[in-house]
Amino acid sequence: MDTQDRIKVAVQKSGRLTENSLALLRTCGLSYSRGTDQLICFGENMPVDLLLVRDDDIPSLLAEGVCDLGIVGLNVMLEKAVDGPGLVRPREVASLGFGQCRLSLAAPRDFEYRNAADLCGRRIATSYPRVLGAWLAEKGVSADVVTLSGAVEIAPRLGRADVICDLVSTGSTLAANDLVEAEVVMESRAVLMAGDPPETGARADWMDRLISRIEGVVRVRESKYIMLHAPRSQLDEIRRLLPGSEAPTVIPLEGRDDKVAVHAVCRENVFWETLEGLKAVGASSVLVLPVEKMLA
Ligand code: PRT
Ligand code: ZN
Repeated sequence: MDTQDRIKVAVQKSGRLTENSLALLRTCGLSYSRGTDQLICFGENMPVDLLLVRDDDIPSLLAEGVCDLGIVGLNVMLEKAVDGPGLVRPREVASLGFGQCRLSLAAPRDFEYRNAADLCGRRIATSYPRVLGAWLAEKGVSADVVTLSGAVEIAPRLGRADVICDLVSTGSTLAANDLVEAEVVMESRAVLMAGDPPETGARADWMDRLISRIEGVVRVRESKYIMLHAPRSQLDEIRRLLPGSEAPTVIPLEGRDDKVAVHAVCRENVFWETLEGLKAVGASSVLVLPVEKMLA
């Protein structure tokens, strides 16, 4: 394959999503060397190259067809989406299980926020004017949106805004700035976005392979393999308690008519509460194991 035929994946160069994005691609079997300019990583064992860019540029790189896939926060994807003649409309292929956060309105302690109507005529500082603008329009609220590229949380203290709308994960930045989260505007997470619809030929095949490997890795992360012994009479209840498992395997136990072994892949994490619930209906010898690879 020559360079034009290689699949290009845009990844954040340096930021919160970088480490998880690169680790995800490595888990999919991609090994790469970092180019001297540090902007492109050439895949060594697949025709896949990584473009290391600012996350804000990923939506337009996809729309312009410069890259085929991109890993980016849904918040950035919505805020920076570009549309127009000759541009591709990227589609979400998978939610990747990292980069979770929310875009929230937050106000100083003495601002008594009850609902969106309290924002009428107020100044709201944000780096997400588009997402916020759409939300305000939906609520029928007319407010003054002040666009800032960073340090949004100090805008109220500087007298530049009455409230802010910014990303929150733990909430400690808001607390440190004496701001109280008022309302969630959108929930966000890292997503895999794809540009052009797949063509045919080797390139399309590799694209499909890479996407299905990424989907497999994401699915497997939350999945667990669970083994237990159960009273035969409680099988229905045990099936109901196993999170996200389709058809558990039921195996007879040598010399026991009343008990069986149950093996199941649970496609959701198995928490202590689930194990306690299983024990309460008579399960014993419960083992929960990680799943390494899964191909549906
Ligand atoms: O240089 P480049 O433009 O590529 O990076 P960037 O500075 O624009 O983005 P970066 O690396 O900060 O974040 C990349 C993506 O990570 C975001 O677009 C989100 O999708 C996701 N993400 C997840 C977050 C957070 N959590 C997050 N907490 N992005 C930013 N924050 C910031 C937030 O803006 C606030 O300043 O962290 C602070 C709040 O965090 P808590 O934990 O105190 O609530
Ligand atoms: Zn950015």
